[in-house]
Amino acid sequence: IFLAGLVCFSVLVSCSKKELLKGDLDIIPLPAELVAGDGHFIINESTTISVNTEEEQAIATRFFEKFKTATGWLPEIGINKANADIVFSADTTLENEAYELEVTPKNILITSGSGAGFFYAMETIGQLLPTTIFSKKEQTNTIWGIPAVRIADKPAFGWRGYMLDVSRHFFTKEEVKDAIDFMAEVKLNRFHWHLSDDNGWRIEIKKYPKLTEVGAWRVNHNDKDENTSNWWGRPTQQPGEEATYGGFYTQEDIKEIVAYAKARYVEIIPEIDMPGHSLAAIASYPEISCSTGPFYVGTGGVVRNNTYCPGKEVTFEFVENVLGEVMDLFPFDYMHIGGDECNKEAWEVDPDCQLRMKEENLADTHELQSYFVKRVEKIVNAHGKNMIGWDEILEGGLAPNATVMSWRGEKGGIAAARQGNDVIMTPSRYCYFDLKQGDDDLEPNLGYAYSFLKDTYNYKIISDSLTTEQGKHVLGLQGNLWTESLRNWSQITYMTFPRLYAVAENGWTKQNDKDWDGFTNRLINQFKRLELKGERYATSAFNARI
Ligand code: TNX
Repeated sequence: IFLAGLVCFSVLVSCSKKELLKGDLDIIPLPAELVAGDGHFIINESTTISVNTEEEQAIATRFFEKFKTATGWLPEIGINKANADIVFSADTTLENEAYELEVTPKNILITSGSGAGFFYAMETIGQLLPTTIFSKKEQTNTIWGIPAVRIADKPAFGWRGYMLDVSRHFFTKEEVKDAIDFMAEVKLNRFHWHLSDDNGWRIEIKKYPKLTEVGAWRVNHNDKDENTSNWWGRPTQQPGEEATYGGFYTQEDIKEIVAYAKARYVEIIPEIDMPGHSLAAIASYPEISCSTGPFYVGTGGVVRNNTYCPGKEVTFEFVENVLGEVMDLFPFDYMHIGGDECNKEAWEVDPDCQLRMKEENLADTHELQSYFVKRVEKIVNAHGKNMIGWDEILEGGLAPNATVMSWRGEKGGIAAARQGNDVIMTPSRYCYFDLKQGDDDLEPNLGYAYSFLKDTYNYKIISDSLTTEQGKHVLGLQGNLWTESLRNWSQITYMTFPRLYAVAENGWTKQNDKDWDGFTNRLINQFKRLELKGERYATSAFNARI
């Protein structure tokens, strides 16, 4: 009995004994400077935090609220709190987004000159903590240790983006917020929201209600498409989908998401794709097309007559009104107008287009597209915004102030930078998350070509062929996820991870400090966090033989 009692007692003691768990220095993206110290700082419910402003208070509060499920507590956070353990200190000499972090066994000092910098310092702390801080269950037995370290950090590029196509498949408000969260955790700061395409219009426009009454819904009878599958041979409407498929965001939803992103230092760039990729728009308002229709919201990918008509004034009136509402909803300085893959067959025969070309002295339909894009740029600039377009907007003459997103390789970006225009690099071979990341036998049947993690990681954002001056026009890079064959969120995260981490480190870390082996080691903790969060990811990325 005595022995049994002893066993029971020791079991009880070991059960109630809290275990010290210490995180490590495996941070993604790799900080600019990092020096390890001795010991660790323990964070618990009696830790106190001093901030300078309400903005910083919101950053700290949100950080601890996120981890409350695992910790079970919230610390005390106050403005100018005396004798605090964690102190936010303002230093306006630091660049935007830069921060310094000093962790000792006694306290933590965070220095920055910007909200983004303080936010990123906290995200770094999130990765210095034991990964179980991301657990969805309370970790009552854990003592949370943060390793002592000195970090001085700032990004290499100002534009570190992720694009999500919500037209080919619709993703809910909560899913979009999840994307903003996983971006912010690795210091990505630009969310490019592809809100319209042939297969669905996804944003409420008050002046044109049919865009969402008609354009947000597709009916699955493939016979209505000129061609039922896209160029890599798959329909967008996936087997087993609802006969009528779709969805859209109200303007209230958009405002909510913009505010959510702002609090995480993510700016949103809306894209309304035009003049091509516009079947959903012209199915709603055929008068802006070159024929009378009827058009149907696409269930496939390639439809030849899917364009706005640049010969008609009503088209420009529509563009001005629609973009006006869109730009009023999104506070960031940029509006993306697409401009990619515009099929010009209808323009070749349309009398209004022919007349326009004659009047404007345009040699061919490439110049007509350029005419269209330049007029749209004036509308965008008049609203005080910069216009972005895919690299096709170079054809027929680039609009004077346009920023070019280079996707068909690097050529378009290089040409635009040489002309003195800003560019964002998203070459498909390195930056397209809808491509497969591993060998066929390791992949679910989702992607079509290949874009391997190592290539994404090693991709050189500023081409050697640019001079230093020209290179300054390269604002950064972006990972793009097109969703023709992705219909649920676990497929989205599978295609996104781990390549998102390669984009994040490529955009943040100085190019000479990038280190593939170090990166793959640091990924192990990221995978643990994803597992704890319940987000699916691809391990095939590591096994690529091709
Ligand atoms: C080309 S990238 C497109 C998209 C497709 C993608 C598929 C670009 C500007 N246009 O419409 O979804 O290929 O990878």
